[in-house]
Amino acid sequence: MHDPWITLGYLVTAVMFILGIKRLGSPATARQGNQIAAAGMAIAIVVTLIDLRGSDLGSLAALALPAVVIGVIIGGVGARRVQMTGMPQMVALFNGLGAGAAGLISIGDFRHITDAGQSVDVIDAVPILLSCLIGSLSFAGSLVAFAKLQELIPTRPMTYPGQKVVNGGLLALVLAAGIVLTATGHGLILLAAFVAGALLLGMLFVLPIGGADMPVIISLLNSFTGVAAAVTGFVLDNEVLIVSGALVGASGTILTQLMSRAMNRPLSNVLFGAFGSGGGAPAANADAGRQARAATVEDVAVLLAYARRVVIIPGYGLAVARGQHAVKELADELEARGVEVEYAIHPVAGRMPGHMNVLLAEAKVPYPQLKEMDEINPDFPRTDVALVIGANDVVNPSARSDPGSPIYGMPILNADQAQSIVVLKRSMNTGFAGIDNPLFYDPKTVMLFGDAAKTVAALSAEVKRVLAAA
Ligand code: TAP
Repeated sequence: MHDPWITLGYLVTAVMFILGIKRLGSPATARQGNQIAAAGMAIAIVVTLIDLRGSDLGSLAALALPAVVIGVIIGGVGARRVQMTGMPQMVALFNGLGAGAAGLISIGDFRHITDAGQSVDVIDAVPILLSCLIGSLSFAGSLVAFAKLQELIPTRPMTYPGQKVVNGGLLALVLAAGIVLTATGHGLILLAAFVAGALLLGMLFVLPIGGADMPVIISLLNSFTGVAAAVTGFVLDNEVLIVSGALVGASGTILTQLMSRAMNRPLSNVLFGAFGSGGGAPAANADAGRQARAATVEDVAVLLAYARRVVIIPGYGLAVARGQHAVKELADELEARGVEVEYAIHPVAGRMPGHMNVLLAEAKVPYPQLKEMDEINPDFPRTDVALVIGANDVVNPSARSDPGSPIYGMPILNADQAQSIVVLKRSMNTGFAGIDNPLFYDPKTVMLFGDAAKTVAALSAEVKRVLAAA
């Protein structure tokens, strides 16, 4: 049992974590939520150190402080330098390290008991082995996810015949080793094999999943890491680790479900479906007797300058082009002339949850102008121009009308219901789902080809010129 003051300290920390997560729910309060949670973590560290006052604090500090300093420098510099498009791999790396730490603590605990000549009893063995298993799996899986997103290894789904049988067989072997370890309570070599098997399983689990599905997998692995941390909390008898691990586990699971639902794909399809070409290639059935209409910057500038209401639909291509600041400038230009401008945000636009919100917030787009899909969809029929910038799948009407389409049933932004549609992208190539988009051939649609950032900047200048001449 802890001293009541220590328990109270942990309780305060847990409440701060919960408040922090609650505040992360809205971009308006997210920064504050982060600060509250970070302060909670600082309190947790101090309380833990106070709790250890009976032990040899000097040698603990000698070990822990250099690690903390190195970690703070690498984490701080990395977080400051990372590009918006590199955020998913950064999260994968952080997540993997957390999972690895949980696993290492449990391996250390097992060794500690067996080195003292004792056997690990069942009550201790179960959390220790669970933490080793889930922590190692999540560590290795997160590193593979990182390598895919960083394009250190091919991002396409890597599959081979009999893959599920191999994975199932390996899982059975790892579980059998776990049962033997629980029953005997010792055996460092078997523990090493158990951990190696779990690491291999983590790698094999993530390799067959396409690069663009990685955010869903990272979120799932994040929930695994939370569970590993919570179980490690039982190993260490540390309440705050149990609570924070459970919070991470639960929030990761909820986010995974939300993303799968927003793509209308069961999680099993994400995990085992090897879905998505990653885009970038022409669609198989493109140009089947249809012609897309190309427009010039001048045509589109006139359309925008004389519109009453424009809805901007950002997608992955805007993030790649880093065109968010140019978009804000164009919107400012239009608003100054009395055009109503709003942004339609699809829950899985881009490649990670909240991608578009963060991107536009970086360009200081006022938060009330960002409208979620359900809120803005009824307003498309009274929209003069839907300006689709680097988005593709999230405005594909096949999701509503073509039962044979792989994205059939995925909720989309109803851009096709606007009075006119302008699509900014570089070519007729597909998006992540690798399928053609009938919106591009709609008689109300014009295509403006080019890099999103450059095209939007040219549009801004042209709108200014058109309106000055008017
Ligand atoms: P996509 O459907 O991937 O389309 C992006 C488009 O941007 C491409 O068609 C590409 O066309 C264009 N593009 C690329 N670079 C560009 C540049 N520099 N300038 C202008 N255009 C550029 O993106 P989306 O509509 O945002 O949909 C997201 C997709 O990702 C969905 O299928 C979703 O299910 C999937 N996904 C999302 C998430 C999350 S959580 N966001 C997670 C997993 C999967 P060109 O090559 O012709 O330029």
